Amino acid sequence: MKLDELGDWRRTHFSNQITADKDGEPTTIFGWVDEVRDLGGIIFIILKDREGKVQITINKRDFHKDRLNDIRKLTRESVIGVKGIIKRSVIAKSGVEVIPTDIKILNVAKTPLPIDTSGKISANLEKRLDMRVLDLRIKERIYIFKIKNTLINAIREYLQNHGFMEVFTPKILATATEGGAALFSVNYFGRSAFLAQSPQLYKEALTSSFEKVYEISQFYRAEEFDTSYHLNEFISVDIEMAFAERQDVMSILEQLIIYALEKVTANNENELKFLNPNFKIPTAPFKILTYKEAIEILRSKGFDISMGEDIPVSGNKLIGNEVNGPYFIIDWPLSLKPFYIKPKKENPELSESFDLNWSWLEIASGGTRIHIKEQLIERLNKLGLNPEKFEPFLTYYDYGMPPHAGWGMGLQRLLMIVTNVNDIREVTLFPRDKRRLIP
Ligand code: AMO
Repeated sequence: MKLDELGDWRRTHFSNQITADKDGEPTTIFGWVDEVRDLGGIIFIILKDREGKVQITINKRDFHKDRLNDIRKLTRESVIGVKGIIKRSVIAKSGVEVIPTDIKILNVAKTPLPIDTSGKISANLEKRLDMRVLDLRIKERIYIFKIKNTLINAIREYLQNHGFMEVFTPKILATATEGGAALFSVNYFGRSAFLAQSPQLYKEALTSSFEKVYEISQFYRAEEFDTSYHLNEFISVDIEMAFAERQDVMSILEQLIIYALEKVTANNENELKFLNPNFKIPTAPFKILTYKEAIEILRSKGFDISMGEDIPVSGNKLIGNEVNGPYFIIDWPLSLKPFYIKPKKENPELSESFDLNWSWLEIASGGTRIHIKEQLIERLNKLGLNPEKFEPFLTYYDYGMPPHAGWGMGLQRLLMIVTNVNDIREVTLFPRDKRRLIP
């Protein structure tokens, strides 16, 4: 089939802007063929774009005869442009249709499609991810990423409105930021380097000049997880704030989540109604449990766990069933937290830390940091980490590091809750997990 050039055609409307009140107005629309139905005297094309679908009604008698054959043969997912007139319609589902004066065939999709894009037959997630770009033409997927787009914008807006400066810290590092072993190594001109696990040491250092900073970025963890909520490349929203303690940044986290979710319910009413009709914005203040209280709740339910142990997801599930919506767990044993978290003054076995969980899922974690060099070195040594490796950072602590606090939130984890999906890959465009490096 001979393909047309785009030429000087430009879009005037998205499908959702084709409304009955524009009856009689000219339009140019572009999109993908969802369906072609040849009913004798009339050919219907359902055209879909990012915003939805619109019916194109071709009256064979009035249309270019030499184009009809090609149009009739258009396959699903072929790319077309339509110039025509918007017409109020009593028959079309949406109450409106486009009567074309001209159609451009810009690309023809091969058949059969590797996955069904009509939404009727659902392929398994792995197969869909193999064909992710096609998969992303299915309405539900676009809905998820529209909500993600609103979330990111709202988070940025909130932090900007509250005096935080956006920063971009390096992703290629000489040392670990979290102190653990789970690092991807990179050959950096013959030297060994690592992919950043978090912006931790940089965001802390930046509080000594910019005071309030945030970063939204991908980070890398080489852990061999095989769960529905871990990725090896994930998106983290991080903040760090000078002259603040745990309760200040917990309150920012709480307010930011409420603000962002209000934006989602306002801007993505349709999407949310479809994906998660029962979703409710949580109200402040979020419930706060101490680690000790959390363990006591678990034990009272017959859950086998001792003080000092990390709480597994199965434990979070039990607590999550008790609490409606998000809840903080504070005062974790110091031994379960990274070296930069401040011990509690009145009980140094515990820490000035918190996690934010929602249902069974950990969404964020953070706390008050150590800002005194000697204390930081002591903690590194205790954890068997070599302070010399951290020297470039430790030097900053010699020249006026302010008291500070912050947190990191997994953007995809929050999105999983909002969109009600049970696999983090669903809310990630091109996920990277233990098995997947393409597409
Ligand atoms: P943490 O390691 O708890 O803390 O990470 C913070 C939040 O990031 C999300 N997250 C992940 N999401 C998907 N896949 C992963 N592999 C993954 N790892 C973490 C979680 C988690 O709560 N520097 C500290 C934060 C801070 O104290 O500021 C940190 O990285 O939602």
